[in-house]
Amino acid sequence: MPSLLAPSAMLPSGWARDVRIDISPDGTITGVTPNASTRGGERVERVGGPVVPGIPNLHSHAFQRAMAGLAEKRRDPADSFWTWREAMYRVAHAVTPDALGAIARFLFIEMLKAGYTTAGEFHYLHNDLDGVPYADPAEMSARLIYAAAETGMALTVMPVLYMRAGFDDAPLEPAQRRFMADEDRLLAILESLRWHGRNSATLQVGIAPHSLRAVPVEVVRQVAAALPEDTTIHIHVAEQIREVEDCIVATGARPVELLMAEAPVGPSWCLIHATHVGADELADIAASGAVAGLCPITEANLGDGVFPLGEFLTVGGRFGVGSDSNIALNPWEELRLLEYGQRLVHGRRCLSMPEDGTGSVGGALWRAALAGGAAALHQPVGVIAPGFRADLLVLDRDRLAQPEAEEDDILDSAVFGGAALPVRDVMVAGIWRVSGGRHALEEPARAAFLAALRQIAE
Ligand code: NGQ
Ligand code: ZN
Repeated sequence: MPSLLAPSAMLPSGWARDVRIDISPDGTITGVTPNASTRGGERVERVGGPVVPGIPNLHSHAFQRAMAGLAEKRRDPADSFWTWREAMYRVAHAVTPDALGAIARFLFIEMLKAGYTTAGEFHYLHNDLDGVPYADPAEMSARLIYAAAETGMALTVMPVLYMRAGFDDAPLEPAQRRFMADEDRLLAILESLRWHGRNSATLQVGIAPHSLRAVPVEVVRQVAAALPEDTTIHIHVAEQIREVEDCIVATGARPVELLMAEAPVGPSWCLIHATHVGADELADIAASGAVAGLCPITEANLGDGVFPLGEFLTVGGRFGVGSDSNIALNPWEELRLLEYGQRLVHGRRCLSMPEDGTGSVGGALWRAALAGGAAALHQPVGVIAPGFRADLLVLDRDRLAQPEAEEDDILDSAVFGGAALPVRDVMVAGIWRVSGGRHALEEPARAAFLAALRQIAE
């Protein structure tokens, strides 16, 4: 495998020029040499732009890509997260295993083209359209594994526990029948996934209690205790004010408070949408080492609220980003909106860093989301250094707000410029998956995706 020669690259020590990156046949970086000269005869592949690590997408529900753009009509003056959820449930009940495979293939290509190189799938469509388990309990989740393998996306798949309709212990609604998975069902899915994933070098498996609404906190604790301590565990935690209120009524505590008190939350956990939190809760999340999973585009789309990022970073918290409902696939835009939400709330600028921090906001956001995303998905990525996987983006200077930018000005241009995706080529585990903005499978994947959409619409 030839080494890469990048005109510039973002290394742990900072930006460097003329960087040679050596990669082993299994896709691991084995050497990084700044200021490299190429002697004659050496096989190097010159890349056409600045190189940065590909970014993990720590939270996605692939099937929701099928409804992107279709839930933007007001049907009722009281439209909210909860009415959106009813529309989402209708889509959830029309997605067959084949349709899920087609949606995920197209979605993973869109993600790769945007710069995401690992997807975290928080997956809860387990049962068939009648709510009966498939003969293979991992029938649906396996489609995500196969779609990832075909498109070259690295994947952390997290089958979801889902047991009740709300904090009052109400049984699942008919519209939730495909989601039902108690502890036994979850273990059966995990067992089957190990078989489906046996050939996937870039696959990790975790678990996801859907939320404290859907899983009693005692069950979250028991399931976590039964699995190895470093198991990847994600949970939706405090997205909507109403769920915070319901949690207080049912338990006397706020959801983050309750989770931190009752479950063994640690560095292998990721709290998705910890949107509504107080200072003590923020400090507890940061102290636990858990990653805050932020999905600014979806959180804006659903009217969730604004996570207090500056306060969290000041107490040492870590975060990553996710595309969640897949209404838009663009990590640059996620980070831009994350920062802009802070500016709109506080009436100040340049806020996504600890209180005493200074420097490039685009650079700080990209680095933080790399580290937080890699930790949350348990993947050896996010750094251009020996031992890490070669998940790399070659940026397209013609698409940067400042085409001649250098160092972190490149990331500020890419995050805040915003007209077009600034990504040209994408490598995952040493293999080019996007070249010149195109993925080899995009045409057939698009045709199959459109066919799935038509079938769902019927
Ligand atoms: C989900 N989405 O699991 O797809 C949720 C909606 C729920 C977000 N939380 C369903 N953004 O929370 O009950
Ligand atoms: Zn979600």
